[in-house]
Amino acid sequence: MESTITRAIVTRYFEKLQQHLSIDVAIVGAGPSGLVAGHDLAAAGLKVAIFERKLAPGGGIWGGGMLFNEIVVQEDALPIVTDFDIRSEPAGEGFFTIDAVEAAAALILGARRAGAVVFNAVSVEDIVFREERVAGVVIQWAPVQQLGMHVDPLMVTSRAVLDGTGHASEIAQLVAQKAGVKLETATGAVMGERPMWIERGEATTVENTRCLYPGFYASGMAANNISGGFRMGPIFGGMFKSGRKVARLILEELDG
Ligand code: 48H
Repeated sequence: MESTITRAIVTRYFEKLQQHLSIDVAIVGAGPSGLVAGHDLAAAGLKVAIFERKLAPGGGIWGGGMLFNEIVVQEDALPIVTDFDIRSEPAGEGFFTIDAVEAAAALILGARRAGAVVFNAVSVEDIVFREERVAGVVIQWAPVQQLGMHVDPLMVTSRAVLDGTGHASEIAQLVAQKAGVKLETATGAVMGERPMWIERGEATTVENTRCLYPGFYASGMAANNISGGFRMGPIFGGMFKSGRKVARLILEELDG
């Protein structure tokens, strides 16, 4: 019995991993924007893997604002909220509240059920770079990275890579610094986050969601920070809309 259970887990896990060593889209970070993008891309029939460093996907949703586990969305993001079967309550002036735990759980389940596979506790530590194009991700167990163990990583190739790593914009930093190329930003580099200005931050999160280099896209807080946008606090409509926008852009490129 003991070996049957072990064999079942090992067999299924490695089947899943083996089926995702060469994929259409590698998404780094299972925050709200990465999960919405993963859902939309997988629902459109693409082979999608989401690599998440933490044990629990969901990114910054769980803690709401300052650990008060409610998030806010604005009316124009409600169609996405409804797509994931998330319940919301009006909060006045076109804003709605959502239980943060329900939002995180529904986004994770929605992305998974649409066909996106989540590899949790896996960190992306580098990119694959070929023929002037971002061509995949270099992965490592997050605990191995955190312990500073000297262990070589493994590689997953993809037709597109999405940086959904939030504030740190980790993958864009690698593209700009390690590959030494110019990104599609005003300076060609990662410009960095500006202070709080909710309306501007929400708008620029969506505007700044784009292809930044051949094969390389960013969504959510990463997209906004890469292009020097303002932050917006615990309002998530911009993150949801950014995830949906980047999925459309990637689909246009890969299907076209
Ligand atoms: C694997 C990684 C790596 C890596 C990071 O921060 P997130 O929730 O992402 P977004 O952009 O979808 O949402 C941002 C939102 O949560 C937020 O922070 C807001 C609205 N802030 C406003 C404000 O004013 O502060 O999730 C990113 C995920 C996390 O789960 C990380 O663990 C993960 O990416 N991650 N996973 N490899 N190299 N880097």
